[in-house]
Amino acid sequence: MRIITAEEYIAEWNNSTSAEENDAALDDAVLGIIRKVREKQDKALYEYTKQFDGVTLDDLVVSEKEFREAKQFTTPEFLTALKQAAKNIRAYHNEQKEKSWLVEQDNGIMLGQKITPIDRVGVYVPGGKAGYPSTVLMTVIPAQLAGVKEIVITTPPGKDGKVNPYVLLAAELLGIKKIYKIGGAQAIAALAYGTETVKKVDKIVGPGNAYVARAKKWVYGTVGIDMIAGPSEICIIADEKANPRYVAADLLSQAEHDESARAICITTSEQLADSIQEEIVLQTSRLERKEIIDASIEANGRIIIVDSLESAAQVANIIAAEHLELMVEHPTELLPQIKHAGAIFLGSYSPEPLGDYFAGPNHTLPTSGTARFASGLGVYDFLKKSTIISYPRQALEDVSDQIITLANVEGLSAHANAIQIRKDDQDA
Ligand code: HSO
Ligand code: ZN
Repeated sequence: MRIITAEEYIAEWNNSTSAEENDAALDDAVLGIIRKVREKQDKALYEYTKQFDGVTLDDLVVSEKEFREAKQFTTPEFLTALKQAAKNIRAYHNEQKEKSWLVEQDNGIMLGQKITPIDRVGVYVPGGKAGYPSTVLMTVIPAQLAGVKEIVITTPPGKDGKVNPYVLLAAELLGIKKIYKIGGAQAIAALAYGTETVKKVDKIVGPGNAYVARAKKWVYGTVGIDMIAGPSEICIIADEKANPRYVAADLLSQAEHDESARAICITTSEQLADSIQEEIVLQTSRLERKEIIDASIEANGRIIIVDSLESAAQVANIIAAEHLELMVEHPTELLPQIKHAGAIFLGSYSPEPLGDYFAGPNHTLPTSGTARFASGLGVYDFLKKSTIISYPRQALEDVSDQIITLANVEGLSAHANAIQIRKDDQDA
């Protein structure tokens, strides 16, 4: 893991335009898939599943039998942990609920906001090794708390035509019955436009690979999306008191997600930097996903040396990481200086996997610096607001002239007329 200065890192950061951002080949492929799904519907879905997932399916929907078969993978430990995680996630997200409101003024004017859940939501759950039951909990629970009535999941099948049994178990725990065996851009197109089998949804959420992310970008506008997820990231601010074994372990926990994951430590201590470097090598050698970790650490792993915690916070704000750990002696004192991060973890005993699985906050978080303007998935992503306006006759009369003035300035005489016609009635 390379040790560099803040200046070097910022220069590197400024030069790094995302390759995917300008990937015309990816766009062509994704747009081609979307077009074909719109034209040939289910037929296209079967064809793409054969081409990309290597399996010929009889049905695009997970059957009752498959739900039953998934049960053989249950252990009491898994079920207990899954239920407790679900409970914590529900309790946390319950605090995010928003209320409708209506305020009445003395003159009888009423203004308000009515909150309504989205009708239909489609959740994309990645497949294969990245088929995580935790992602089912993190996406479905906030949607349910928002009051979404119809939630469906789509996830790619394996070569045996089956989907990840743990994903099924998590879905079943939450009462989700409709699971499509469709992955990639074709799944996103099907959810956005509908096919014979797939009923179209209003919003698509959930993580996915580059094809899924790009397809979500293209269908945005036809449907809502949560965010465009990039590779996972962790940034750790560590002072000289931090435990290098913990820092290294947490960096690696995120590096194992993906070859293009980004694991960065910002520290005030050169000595700690050296120890972290040693620990990274030592711990990686014992980990199962060693190859992925080596690739991601080589490409994007950095230890940045800074002269103060204040500078550390500044660099962290530029990175605006998906996850930020403050492994410093007084994390709550540093917290006010942090402006941009998807999730913030305080102290040595709040490691990122605690948040990934269990504590309660969401693990679907803004990546690639988008924490500058975006937040993690929450109940609010499944709610929309209708504004409410109610004026009694006299209240409108009192402000008629002002509205007419504004309408005339815009040259919109029909607007002015809608006010004037009422005013005339009043004057008569
Ligand atoms: N850290 C991932 C979420 C996850 N981790 C799921 C384990 N399972 C989000 O960046
Ligand atoms: Zn993770």
